[in-house]
Amino acid sequence: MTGPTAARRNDYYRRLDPHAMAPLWEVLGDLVTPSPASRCRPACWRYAEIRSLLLESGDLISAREAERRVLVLENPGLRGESRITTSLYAGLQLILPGEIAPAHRHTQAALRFVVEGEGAYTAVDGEKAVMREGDFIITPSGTWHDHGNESDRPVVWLDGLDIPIVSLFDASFAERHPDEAQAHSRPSGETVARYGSGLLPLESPSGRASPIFSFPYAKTRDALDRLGKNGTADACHGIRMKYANPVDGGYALPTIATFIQLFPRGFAGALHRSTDATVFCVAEGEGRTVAGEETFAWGPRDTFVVPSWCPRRHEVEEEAVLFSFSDRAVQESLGLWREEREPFGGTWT
Ligand code: GTQ
Repeated sequence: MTGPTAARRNDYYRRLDPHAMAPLWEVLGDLVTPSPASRCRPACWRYAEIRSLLLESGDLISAREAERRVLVLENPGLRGESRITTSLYAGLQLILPGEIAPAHRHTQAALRFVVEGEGAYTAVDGEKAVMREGDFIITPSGTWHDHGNESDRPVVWLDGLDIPIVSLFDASFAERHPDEAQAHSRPSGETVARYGSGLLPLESPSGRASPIFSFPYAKTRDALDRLGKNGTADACHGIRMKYANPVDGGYALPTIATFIQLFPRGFAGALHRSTDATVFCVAEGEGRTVAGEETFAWGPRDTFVVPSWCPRRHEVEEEAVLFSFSDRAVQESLGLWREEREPFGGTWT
């Protein structure tokens, strides 16, 4: 707009400014959009293209000095903000043989999906979980955790954290443990015996997160295999399961929903969109995902992200398995989460 009215308005805006006030009508359309208008872009990180760069970090800095030796996966639409989506952080963490990533804790919750190697561990509140390819491990808000590599090969995993969510609320607290590695005070497997054997103690654990913090791939894969054989794949998602808190059946973490899905041979999924921008990491197999205008051809260990409300569909020739995570847990608990399947209707359902 130009002319006398614009000039009068601009003058008025200048006089509002020192009072730390601004006119809503200039920004309302950007604040309250008819449907999600994200800066998050579809993006894919092909492991074969980035692996050598990640390993190079091993020559430049130790796990001890770095505290966590991680390359952050920055969404191309959110560069410099350490986010893979508007609400979530992701990175690839490298730990070399014999190294320890020192014990600390923070209010941010974390998940790990093991991408390469075996024989590393994450210790959570004194109990060690071994890390093999495809294993999924959580370190809930406030739990002490350190990582170590007891093998003779590098180990790499995908980290997912709710850092942007905790930042939104300005609720970050963190501290280093006095010891580099916390005492491993509980025998491995104790938590599975207590919470993951179809039994539960009569008194529930106090936290919101799953007390089971390790979900080994061998067990997950076996379940998918059995479910894949009865032919009940969803038209959009194949056979998609959530990692669950055995105490309440909710998501394993209160802020991050995590999933595993199997596409049977020849699966060609229908289009779907949902308000939770989703990070996928390939556990097994090869395929393609169409995400809006982009098509990603993916293979084992690749990571890709599909933004909120961006139409997506998956297809494979041979069987494939994808791990994924999103903020759906938060959106559902706030009554915000929506999804739509092809054919897409309108913006308001
Ligand atoms: O392993 O505790 O990728 O604190 C970022 C922050 C990993 C971790 C990350 C962290 C960690």
